[in-house]
Amino acid sequence: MSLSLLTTCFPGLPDVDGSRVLGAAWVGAGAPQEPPVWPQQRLLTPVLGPAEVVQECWWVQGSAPLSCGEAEGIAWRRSGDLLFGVIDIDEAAVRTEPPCTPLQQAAHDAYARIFHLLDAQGLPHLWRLWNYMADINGESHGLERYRQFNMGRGDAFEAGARSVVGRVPAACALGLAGGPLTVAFLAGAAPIVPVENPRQVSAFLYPNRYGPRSPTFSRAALAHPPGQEILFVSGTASIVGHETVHPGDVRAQTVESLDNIAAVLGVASSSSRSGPFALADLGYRAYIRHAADLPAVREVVAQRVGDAPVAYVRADVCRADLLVEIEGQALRKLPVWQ
Ligand code: 3EB
Repeated sequence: MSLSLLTTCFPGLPDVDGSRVLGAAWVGAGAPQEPPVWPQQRLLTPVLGPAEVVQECWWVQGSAPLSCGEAEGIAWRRSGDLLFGVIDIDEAAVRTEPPCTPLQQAAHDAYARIFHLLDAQGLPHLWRLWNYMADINGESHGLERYRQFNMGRGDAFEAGARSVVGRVPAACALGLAGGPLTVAFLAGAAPIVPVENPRQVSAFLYPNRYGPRSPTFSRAALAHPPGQEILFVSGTASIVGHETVHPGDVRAQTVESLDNIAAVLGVASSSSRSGPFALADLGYRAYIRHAADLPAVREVVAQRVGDAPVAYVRADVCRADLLVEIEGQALRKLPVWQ
């Protein structure tokens, strides 16, 4: 059994047997299609290229039956030791009391329920998380909303007796124009190999000028389904040390983000079971704050990654001075003797 990722930039997944799909992401600004039978994270935001819709579909080969369920608002599907799930939480429906904010509570609830499901499923290890929320740079209750999210997420990791440093999953966290807090995840029985970036302070060690609680994610993670190696590179931005560099200069921010990814690939390569990773080996999603910046970002990215597939998506990055964030992944078969 192995895990595959099919990214199409057109509606429809012609070559995938729906009974083998663990879950998917759908990105687009228009009315989405009817939700499929598998868990799907829907992001209502413009895709800037190469088409108007992105579908990213995780599916498994083999004949083992899939199990699926709905638990505390999480839609999930599992095959062997791999599980994909999605949870959406509407902040307006969350009950909380000050000083906890609705977004902080929503983040806490989403993660607490994910941990509860994974405990029940006997799959302790989160590999990759995709987090999206409305108005990520907005301020309420005296705190930027992304920082509220970090408080709820970090509290849930601690309440679930999970480490908030060291071996934490790969992730991204972006803002959209509206919609619920939506969190998608891939989990497995085997732990990830976390990867940090020597050019950056680990996000889980950011100083508290970026918020009362540091974000809980690794710069990248190597995960090992049977016979495979998957590299997840987290959302990567123009941050050196812990500071934003090149504010206001989208081209320079894109170069810096790619330099950061290249540094992460260097470290990942030294822990890899499948051989070194180069920029051209991955598939990417690039999040762009201002749609008008697409040509500049695309030119820099294409120059560095060559023919590697890149989907460009309109989204807000989690610091107001960041204009672009890039994430990627690579899936490889391991030689049979590994
Ligand atoms: C950064 O390096 C940019 O909070 O889960 C990137 C990836 C970022 C994941 C998260 C945030 C997250 O701090 C922001």
